[in-house]
Amino acid sequence: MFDLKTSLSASFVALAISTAPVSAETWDMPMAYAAANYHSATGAEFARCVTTGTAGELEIKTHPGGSLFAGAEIKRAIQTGQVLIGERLLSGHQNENALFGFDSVPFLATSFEESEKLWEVAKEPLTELLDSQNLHLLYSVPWPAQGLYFDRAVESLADVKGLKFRSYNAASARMAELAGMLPVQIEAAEISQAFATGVAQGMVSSGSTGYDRKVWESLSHYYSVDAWMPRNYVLVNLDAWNDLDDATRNVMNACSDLAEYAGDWRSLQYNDFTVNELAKNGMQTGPAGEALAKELQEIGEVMTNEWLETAGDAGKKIVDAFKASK
Ligand code: PCA
Repeated sequence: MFDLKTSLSASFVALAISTAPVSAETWDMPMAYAAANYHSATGAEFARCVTTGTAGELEIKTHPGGSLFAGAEIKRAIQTGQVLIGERLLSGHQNENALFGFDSVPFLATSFEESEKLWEVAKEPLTELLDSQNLHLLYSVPWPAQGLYFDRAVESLADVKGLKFRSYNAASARMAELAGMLPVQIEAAEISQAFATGVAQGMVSSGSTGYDRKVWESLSHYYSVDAWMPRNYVLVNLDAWNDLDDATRNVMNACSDLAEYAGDWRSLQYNDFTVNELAKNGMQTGPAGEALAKELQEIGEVMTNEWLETAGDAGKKIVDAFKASK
């Protein structure tokens, strides 16, 4: 006898089986910055996009705030397969290869438009370099232009001599040295504590990181000097990438395009919002005075020459192509 109930539930089971993932996999994705930051928000949407696009066959789970790996450890973790995907600020590895620091050359690309142009000419050599390190590049989103934060008003570098200056890559550390300060490398996730306890008294970073970490609780001044615009990069272990089927790779590529586009916009919007918030929370914000700006330009020239020397032909090619594109 025909039993509607049994027949219906049987077809539901059949449906469930036919759409169920053949071999569902989960990839943990470490990220170093605050969960509410736009890089992390973009990453979370990228992860959802892949999970939805593969019907759950590949689930990506983001772990923001350095909760799975601290920023400095993420690249190595992906290379060695401890995790298969993650986001990292590659200029933090400039000591390994100068090319990783192309986005932190002082006063080279200082607007979103310029950052985009610089990225266009640097993408290919950087992708090749990453490939040679068992890493596949998915997408990249810039930080807003970097400004200077201090616990005091600063008219010229004489006012910051001997100050402990929080750094996050080779360029930020070198800038501190040339300015007569003492660089201390500290992850973004740890800076509120570092400023509160006097481990650091200033830093170069974006309005967004100052806002994410409420630095107005310890610091008083933000000078928007537009030093450079470092980037975050979402990377996949190359072996794992090669093992994926074409359909999954297509979904990841499409989600990456979307993420890069959305991330670029958010970077721009978040910058205006966060610099306003610094002021609302009591910080003095504005451009650097003439004396400080001039000293920074001089430091920038020294650093640019140093970078060009270390980066050799590959570096020169990027800078020349960028200047020709302007
Ligand atoms: N925020 C990150 C990197 C650049 C930025 O704007 C940081 O301060 O660590």
